[in-house]
Amino acid sequence: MTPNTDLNHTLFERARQVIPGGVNSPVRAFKAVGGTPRFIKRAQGAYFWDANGQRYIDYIGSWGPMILGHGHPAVLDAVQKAAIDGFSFGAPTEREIELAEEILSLMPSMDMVRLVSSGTEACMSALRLARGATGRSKIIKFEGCYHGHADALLVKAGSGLATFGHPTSAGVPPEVVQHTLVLEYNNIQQLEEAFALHGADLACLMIEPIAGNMNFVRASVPFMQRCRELCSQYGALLVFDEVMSGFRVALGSAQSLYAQAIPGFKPDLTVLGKVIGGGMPLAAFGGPRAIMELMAPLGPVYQAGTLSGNPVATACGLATLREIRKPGFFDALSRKTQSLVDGLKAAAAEAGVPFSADCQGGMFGFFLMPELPQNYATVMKTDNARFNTLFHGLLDRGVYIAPALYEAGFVSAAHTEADIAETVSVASDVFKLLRPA
Ligand code: KE4
Repeated sequence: MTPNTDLNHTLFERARQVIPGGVNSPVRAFKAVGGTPRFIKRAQGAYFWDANGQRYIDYIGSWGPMILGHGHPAVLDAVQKAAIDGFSFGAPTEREIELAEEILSLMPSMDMVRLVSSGTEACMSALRLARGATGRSKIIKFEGCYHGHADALLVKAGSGLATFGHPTSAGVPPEVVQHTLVLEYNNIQQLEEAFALHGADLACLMIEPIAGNMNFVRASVPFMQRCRELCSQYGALLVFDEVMSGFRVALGSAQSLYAQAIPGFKPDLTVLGKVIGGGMPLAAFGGPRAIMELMAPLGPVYQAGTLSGNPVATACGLATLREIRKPGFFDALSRKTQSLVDGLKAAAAEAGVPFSADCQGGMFGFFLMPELPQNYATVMKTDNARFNTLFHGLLDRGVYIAPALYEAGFVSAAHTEADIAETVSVASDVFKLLRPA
């Protein structure tokens, strides 16, 4: 196929004339991996097809939402019925209550929840709520964790210990990020020193409990226990950003896993997205009644949205949650994901390629290094060229993984054991291209 017969190339050239970078979200442009993004025409089950009609086994799942696979009949039916009744009213609906009740029935740390339209909006609102609830301005986040593109969260680590962050984006004034402290993930010593220095001024600590924006890095149980203890000791809120891990790694999300390891563990606020929208624009944040009732119109913390709790999006999300809570759903999904990870490890070992991988529920990650990294700096030691060889080797053979080495992968209920076996077989061929020089 040549550029002028490759319809993805033709579409990309056309897109770049009218949309910055030809995409509406930067990671889709393949800048990190090179090559031409695939323009997807349609999707079904575990697959999607590009502009040339090439089929791919989809391990992106829209970056997490498509846990059932594409076009699940119960979800399609719910969305079609909702659309016929009306797209948007700007007034409350019963289905928003049903979705809120469904979410709260699965999240014992939450008494109340507010629905919004994106993970960015939910993280931004949770941050404002934490500041409103504590009357404090300073926050802690961790290098390698992504919480959407609100100004205060587009921050990279300051120089040296416990110094405040610098913007990672043009257009973010330094004074906006002067309250944001960026620490190293899984670094207990840094955490304790930061609280000792700033604890009385901290509104919250925001964390991805399983960091899918570093591909797949777990917060260690001792580290998470110290986050909880120090937040409680100093009166800061522990905010779990479960936009990616929520209802993806377990029915009770990542917080249910930490509650198994740490008796009585609960975050103070939780941010959700992706799966709860089932592929439609929907996210949420929630927590204890005493904190959530600070939100307008009851309390002084303002937040609003024209399409918040959108009738079609809530139908999609509700149908999705009702499917994933069916008995055995997560057992089956976890087995498939584990089978994929085990197969990839065996194929890499066979080819003599340094490789490590981890998974939880329907989420997985892997690294072209022998040990699982524990923080962002280690993840970024990955040889980019080798990852790009792996990425394009898989893509050219019909397996679509995230186009960036710091992004997680996702298995859906629609992936079959045959899809997993095909993926491992393809990877086995591609690993041979990576054989140590
Ligand atoms: P959105 O605003 O993209 O809906 O959510 C922001 C967000 C917040 N928190 C976490 C843990 C997230 O992973 C995200 C968004 N994730 C990225 C993928 N790493 C979305 C893909 C993209 O940016 O195009």
